[in-house]
Amino acid sequence: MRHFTSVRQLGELKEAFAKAKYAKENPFADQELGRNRTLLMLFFNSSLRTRLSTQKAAMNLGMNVIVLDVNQGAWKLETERGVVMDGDRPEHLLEAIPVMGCYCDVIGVRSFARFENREDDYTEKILEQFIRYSGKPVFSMEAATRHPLQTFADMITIEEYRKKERPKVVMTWAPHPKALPQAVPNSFAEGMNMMDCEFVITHPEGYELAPEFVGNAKVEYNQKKAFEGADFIYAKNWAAFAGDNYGKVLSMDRSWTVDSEKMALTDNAFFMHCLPVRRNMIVTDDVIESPQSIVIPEAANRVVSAQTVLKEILLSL
Ligand code: AN0
Ligand code: CP
Repeated sequence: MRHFTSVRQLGELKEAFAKAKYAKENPFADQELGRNRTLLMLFFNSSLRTRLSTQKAAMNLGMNVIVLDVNQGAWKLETERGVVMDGDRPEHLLEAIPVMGCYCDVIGVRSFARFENREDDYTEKILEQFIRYSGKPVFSMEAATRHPLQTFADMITIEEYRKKERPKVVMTWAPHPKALPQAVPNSFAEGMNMMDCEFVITHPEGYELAPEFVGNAKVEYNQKKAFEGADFIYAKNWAAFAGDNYGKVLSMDRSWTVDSEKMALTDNAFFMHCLPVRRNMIVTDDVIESPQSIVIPEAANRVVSAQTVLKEILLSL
C-alpha cells in the first residue's frame, strides 16, 4: 500500500481484519519498522481522536511524529492556481506541499469538504495535490469525501461485536445545528458495502448520498421501520449532497434524534458514532450512556486501524 484514501484499498477484508487483530494484540511488535521514519500529520481542520490515535499508532511503530495545524502558526495557504496573491495568504500549496515532503517519509492529511464547490470537493482537489506533489505516501485523516481510518475502525468494531453471521447495520441521519460533511457517512457506506451485512440507510428526504457510496444499501425514509430488528445503529449527521442544496442544512428535526424508544425497536442493537457527538441532538444521554453504546471501544479501535494502515505504508517504503 502506498497511498490510503479509501477502505477499498484495504484489499482482502479477512486479511485486513487479521492484521488489525495482530496490531491490537501486539502493539509494540513492529517498533523497528518505523525507526528513523518521520510521519507528518497535517491538519486543515480540528481533531481530537484522529490526532491522538494516529500519533499513538505511529509511536507504537517506532516512528517520529511532527504535527502541524495549518491554521495555527503556519502561513495561511492559497490553494487556487492562477490567483494574484495580494490577500491574506502568503504561501501557495504548490510550494508548501513539496517542501513538507522534504521533511518526512509519510504524510497524513485532514482536509474537510469546504462546501464551496461540489466538484472540487468530490474530486478531492486538496488531497490529490498532496498525492501528486509531495513525493511521499499520503493517507487521509478525513478528506472531502471519505474518512477511511474511521471507517476501518468501525468495520473492526462491528467485526468484534457482531453476534450474527450477517448482522443488520442501520446508518441513520440525525439532526445537528451546523452543516457537516458527507465524508463519514460516505465512507461508512463504502465499508458496509464491502462487509457481509444487511445494510440500511435512513434519512429524511433531501439527504440522499451520492449513489456511488450508497451502493447496494437499502434506503428507507421511515426511521422507525429502518430500526426494526437492527443489530447496529450507526448515527451521523450530514449536510445535503444533491443538486443546489449541496452543503445545506435542510432539517433540524429532533424527531430523528436516536432515543431509547427507537432503540427498543432494534434487536438490542449496539449504538455507534464516530464522535464528536452532540448529545440530545444526535443521541439522547441515556442511549449513549447505555451498556449497548460502544462509542468508546469504537474510538479505541482508531489506534488499531491507523497502526494497521501505517504498517502497510511503512512496508511499502
Ligand atoms: C466532522 C464531520 O462530521 O465530518 C468530523 C467527524 C469525525 N464533525 C464535526 O465537524 C463536528
Ligand atoms: N472521529 C474523529 O475522526 O474524531 P476527530 O475529528 O476528533 O479526529
